[in-house]
Amino acid sequence: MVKFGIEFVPNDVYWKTVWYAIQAEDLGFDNLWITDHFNNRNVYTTLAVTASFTERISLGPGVTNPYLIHPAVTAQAIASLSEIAPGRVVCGIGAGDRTTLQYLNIYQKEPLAAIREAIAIIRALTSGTSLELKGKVFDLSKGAKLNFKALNPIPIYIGAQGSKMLMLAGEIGDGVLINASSPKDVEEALLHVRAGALKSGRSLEDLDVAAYTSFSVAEDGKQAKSAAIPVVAFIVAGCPSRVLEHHGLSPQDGDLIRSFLSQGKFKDAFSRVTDEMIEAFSISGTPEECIEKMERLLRIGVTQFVVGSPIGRNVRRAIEIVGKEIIPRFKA
Ligand code: F42
Repeated sequence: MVKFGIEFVPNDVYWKTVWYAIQAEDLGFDNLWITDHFNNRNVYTTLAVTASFTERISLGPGVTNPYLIHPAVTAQAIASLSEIAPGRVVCGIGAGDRTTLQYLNIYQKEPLAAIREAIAIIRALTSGTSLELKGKVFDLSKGAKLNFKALNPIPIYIGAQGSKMLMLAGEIGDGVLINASSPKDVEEALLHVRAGALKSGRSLEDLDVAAYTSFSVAEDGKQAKSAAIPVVAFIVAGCPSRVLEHHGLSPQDGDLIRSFLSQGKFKDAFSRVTDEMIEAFSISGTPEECIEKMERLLRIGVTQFVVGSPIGRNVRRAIEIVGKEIIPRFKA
């Protein structure tokens, strides 16, 4: 049965995330993903406190990266978390957000090797095994291990966008977090995930395929769509021209929005976001409009919907709508 995840960006005091998480758990969400950026609240502090206030929901970083946090430390953190939330911990990992890492002058060297090696390290260390590794990015000496192990095996999801990273997710991930909201983009991404799965003698059905969407719901569809505008503006600004053209959008419009955002002219940038952009890069509208798009995603192989930022103008109300009006339609 399809799962429902929810993403929280810990950019506010911890208790707000906990408050939303408790509500999401009560309303039937299965997974909670906390984003990881150095300039927000710490992901593991947020996860630890959230874990101690919830009982059933699975939770983990969505996603951490091997450049900011050494994979041995990620292994240590998620194994520790498994003692607070046995059987509930998952781990999302990806190459990391280039824009944020650039502030720290962190260069994402060989991302494919970095993710492959990081996952080998995390899997070995969380299971209590030692690992000696002379990789392209990481170098672990004989005897590198934790003094404890995770209480349960921890599923690892790869957050991926590029074709090669999507293939790697298919090859070695327990799941993939596809940062896309439109059936067109997810369908294309799945071609690569499927090819990667075949490479390791598996099939797409062996993975939890999550559409990590930009989501906004409200009874008033117009209000829901307008709440999605800031998030969509940033997505459009970060999109390669190829992706904009793929959706029939003009790369020049993307350039303009990027230029306004980089000058801090947010009002100008947001005013250039069109309905077509909102349609291409988010699931937003009334509950029925959202359900229609989610049904299309389900048909092409998505097994987890991640309800991501902004969720809605009124987050509390939007979680309630998803829990009471959308989840039951898929879980019936
Ligand atoms: N990033 C964050 O920092 N924090 C988050 O909380 C977060 C959440 C998140 C959730 C879902 C999701 O899908 C992504 C998320 N991200 C988050 C973003 C993520 O970290 C990545 O920035 C995003 O997925 C884009 O990366 P990518 O998967 O497209 O991979 C990049 C590196 C890429 O360019 N990939 C290419 C590809 O085709 O996949 C391959 C690049 C390549 O081939 N590199 C060569 C190699 O060998 O690795 C050589 C490069 C060199 O070093 O010269």
